[in-house]
Amino acid sequence: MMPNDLPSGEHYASVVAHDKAGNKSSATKIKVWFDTVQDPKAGTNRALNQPVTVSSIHSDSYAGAKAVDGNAATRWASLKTDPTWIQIDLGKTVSIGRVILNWETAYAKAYQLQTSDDGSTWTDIHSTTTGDGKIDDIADLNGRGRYVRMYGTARGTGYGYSLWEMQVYANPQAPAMITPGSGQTVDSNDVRLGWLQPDADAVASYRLTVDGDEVTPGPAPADREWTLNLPDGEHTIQLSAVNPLGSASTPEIPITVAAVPLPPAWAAGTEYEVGDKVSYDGITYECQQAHTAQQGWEPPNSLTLWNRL
Ligand SMILES: [Ca+2]
Repeated sequence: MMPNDLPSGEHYASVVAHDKAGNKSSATKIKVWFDTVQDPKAGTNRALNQPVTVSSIHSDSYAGAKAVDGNAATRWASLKTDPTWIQIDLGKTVSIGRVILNWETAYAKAYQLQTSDDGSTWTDIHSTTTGDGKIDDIADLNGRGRYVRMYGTARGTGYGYSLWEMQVYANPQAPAMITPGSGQTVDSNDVRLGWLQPDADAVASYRLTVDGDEVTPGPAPADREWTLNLPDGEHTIQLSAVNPLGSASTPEIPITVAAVPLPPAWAAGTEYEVGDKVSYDGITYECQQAHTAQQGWEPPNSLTLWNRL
């Protein structure tokens, strides 16, 4: 018997000894618990210890909070009514990529997973009429909301509905690129990317592509900047956040940059002719009047001398 074959919760095992003559001992019955082992790649369970509301409880021992207490030996159980629901307040609106339902014997045969921003208007993100209990691991969700609800419409047994645990995992949103701006001309040897990341704790890795080719190794989950060295010319750069299950966020709108070597950096004491170009803080300026550069005349402070391109 392998524990992996059994759902989390209470089980009984019995041991009987046989002697060589075929005599059997009496059975020794032992009670064992199996807990759901947290998948280290699953990320943060957003439902853990969050506020729960349920349509009914079987008794005080089976409160809704028992389904999100992280303990696979405690459970919520409902009355024998349809429909029955359990909703979890995640505390803030997040994108929802995966829900795991760990059913006790009393499972739902037909139910919907729903999300809501206000706890009153609900959107279906998953529906089944063929549930068979045990563990329902629904990993291909594309939902968003502050509240998540299991709305059961048909029971699989003569009992009510009962969950050992209900877990909710987020998907990261797309990164928001700050720099460079699309269409910007940048130094091809030093293309510096900078971005913000909503739902940062749902990011397992980033997928960064240049002209469709993935950059490896790419940024780490904690990174918010990255430097590329690109050939001169126009390039399309795209960045998306990847969740622990390998699903990428909706890709960031691609940015197109014209990567060219920047002109020499501005330097005090240098003579510049009209039309000469200099680089200052990564921006290109064109000389408007022939002069010898001095501190205080550096771009962009001196508009009569330097025109920003
Ligand atoms: Ca529990």
